[in-house]
Amino acid sequence: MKGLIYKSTGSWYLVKDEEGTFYEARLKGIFKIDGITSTNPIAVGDQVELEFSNEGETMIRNILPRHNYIARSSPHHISQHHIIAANLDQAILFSSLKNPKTSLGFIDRFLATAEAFHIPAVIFFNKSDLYQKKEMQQYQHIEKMYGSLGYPVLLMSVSGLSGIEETKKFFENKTSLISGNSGVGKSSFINYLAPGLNLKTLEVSQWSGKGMHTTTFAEMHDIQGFQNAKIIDTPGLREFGMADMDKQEISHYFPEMRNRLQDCRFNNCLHIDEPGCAIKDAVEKEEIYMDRYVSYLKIMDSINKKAY
Ligand SMILES: Nc1nc2c(ncn2[C@@H]2O[C@H](COP(=O)(O)OP(=O)(O)OP(=O)(O)O)[C@@H](O)[C@H]2O)c(=O)[nH]1
Ligand SMILES: [Mg+2]
Ligand SMILES: [Zn+2]
Repeated sequence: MKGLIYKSTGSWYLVKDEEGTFYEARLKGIFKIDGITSTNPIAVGDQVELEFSNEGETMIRNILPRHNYIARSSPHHISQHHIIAANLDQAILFSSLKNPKTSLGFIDRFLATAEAFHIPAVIFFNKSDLYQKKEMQQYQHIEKMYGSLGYPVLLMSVSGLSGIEETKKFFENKTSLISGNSGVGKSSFINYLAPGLNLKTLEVSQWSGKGMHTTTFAEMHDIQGFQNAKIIDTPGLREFGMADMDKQEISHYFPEMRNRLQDCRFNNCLHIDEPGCAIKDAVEKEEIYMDRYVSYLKIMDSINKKAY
């Protein structure tokens, strides 16, 4: 019988079979799908084959081919990657400009990763009720910047009940990953869309300025009231480490660089200090945002460090 992984704790998995029944299942024996590079062989969103033992246990005996997946570097083993989720239609980056502030570096590493895995990305900015003039100006800049690159950007306040209606059109007939820093309101947002779920969120009085990592495991939820909408809530991240990537490939994951690469003098240009670089040229002419170029350089620098 086939099943779909709704939750993975590392030791057991919540799986839904084709009839809609949920099981707690374990892996049968040891199996690895991509050698030793992944810290988790099976992730939320994976389709698997189930087997029922005589003792009444549910076992996962095989994983079916993935349409896609998205991974980041494992915080514990820098050379390994951690699969966040599989078989996605889109990745939603939940962010905020206050309590906590999501950095542009975080956003750009997330977006580049989504590009690398060919998963469409959307950016939601939450907690607009807390934004003052300064944050609103930042938001205008950010919206224009990412909008010009083709990423939808939305502003909302889950607790202030504003801007949320506009998000609803993103979810119909899709499996959506929601990722972002801890404390930006991911679980609060999903609770708003599907109040029956009652996901754990942080008490407002407990806010310490730092994310508290209230959600501890990625979990997929069927969102009632929508046509076939699945949303994956994930634990908040402090950093978004990019899965092992080559220096040469990073510029391909920046759409505004990707379409200029053929104009660089050298075809192995890394766009750092080479002469005749079309990317640096475009930054100087303000055709590429400086903020994005800075993120690019930081990613390149982090790859340097990994090599030594
Ligand atoms: N001011 C304000 N607070 C919000 C808003 N949305 C959520 N919060 C609060 O932010 C805090 C964190 O919300 P959570 O939903 O637990 O955040 P999360 O992103 O799921 O966090 P992790 O599970 O740790 O990754 C809670 O106290 C929420 O009540 C908002 O729009 N405005
Ligand atoms: Mg949460
Ligand atoms: Zn170049």
